[in-house]
Amino acid sequence: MYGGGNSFEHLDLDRSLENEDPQLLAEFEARIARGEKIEPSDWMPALYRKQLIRMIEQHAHSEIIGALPEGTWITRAPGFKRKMALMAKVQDEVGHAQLLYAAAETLGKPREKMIEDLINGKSKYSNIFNYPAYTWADSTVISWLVDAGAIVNQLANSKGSYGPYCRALDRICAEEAFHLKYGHHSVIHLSTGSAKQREMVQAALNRWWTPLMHFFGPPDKMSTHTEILTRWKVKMSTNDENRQQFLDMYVPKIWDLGLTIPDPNLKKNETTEKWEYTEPDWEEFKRVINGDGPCNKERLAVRRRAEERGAWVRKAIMKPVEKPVTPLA
Ligand code: FAQ
Repeated sequence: MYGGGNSFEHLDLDRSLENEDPQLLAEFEARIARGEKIEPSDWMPALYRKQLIRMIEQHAHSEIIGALPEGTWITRAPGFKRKMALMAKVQDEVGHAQLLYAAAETLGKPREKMIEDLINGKSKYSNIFNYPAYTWADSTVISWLVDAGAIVNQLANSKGSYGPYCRALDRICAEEAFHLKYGHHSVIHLSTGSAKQREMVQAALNRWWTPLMHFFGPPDKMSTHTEILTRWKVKMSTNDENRQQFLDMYVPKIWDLGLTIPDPNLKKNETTEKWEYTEPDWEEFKRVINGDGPCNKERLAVRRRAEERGAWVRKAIMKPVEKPVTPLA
């Protein structure tokens, strides 16, 4: 059972792999064990392809939807420098989606189909972008801590087995490192500012803490895909390992700023060296990732409108030239 409620499906690996040629499968797994990269034209089990498409596609969607909560703060960012920095960050996130859609396309799913599945609500994207950014402080907490969480996951996975995804992640991580610095700087500014600014940033942290704990995915014992994805080195660390690493790296930094974390049970167990925390509400997580979070409808409506508005551009670009223009003599 999942957090006292319904569970995610169990992936039956024996059944999923029963149609694969055992020799090809063994060779493929040996290559992965040797740390070789798998490239698009190489043989791969159907499940590897399917899992990669699912994960990279969800990641790409998360980047374009992820641009929305912060994007709404560009016009209201305090001061010209912050406006420029936030605008560059949001552009980067959209660029990450481009890289990731291109990586997923190498596995055979057309980009148009991926976008269609996103706007029809068939594909998932990160839980965290379905929450509202009410204040400027929300935007800074996203830039710092959501980017921090994303880096923990993506830096590990950039050492994974699928070449095009790893190369996209290398580039993405380099840019995310700037976002993290920008976000940290903005949060430092607020938390060392006036009483009102400290209050704002604390309130934002309180709002984002549960979604952040959810961000790394369900606990390992409940995860559907971790077993096969770690075996095939697509995921280089598990959901729980990433959550622990995030807590290790960022809880001390949050406390250093004089901010509190809205979990009275959060502490590091010195014997196990693991963080203990109140289990976040996993039923809320399930609702949010399945379309029933505070902003899911709004986020998808924005993407849908963007698709409709851009249709004429795509049509114009794709239209075959009827009569070639004669170059001037
Ligand atoms: N949100 O079996 P697992 C960013 C779903 S990028 C929504 O553990 P898996 C940059 C999962 O899909 C953020 N759904 O799944 C930025 C599965 O459902 P399915 C995105 C989630 O794949 C910053 C089910 O639960 N990063 O933030 C989530 O082994 C600031 C069972 O879960 C990536 O996508 C979730 N958080 O592990 C942009 C990184 N967690 O498909 C703008 C790549 C789980 O069976 C501003 N992805 N689910 O229907 C991954 O590393 C993995 O896919 C995980 C999930 C770790 C997200």
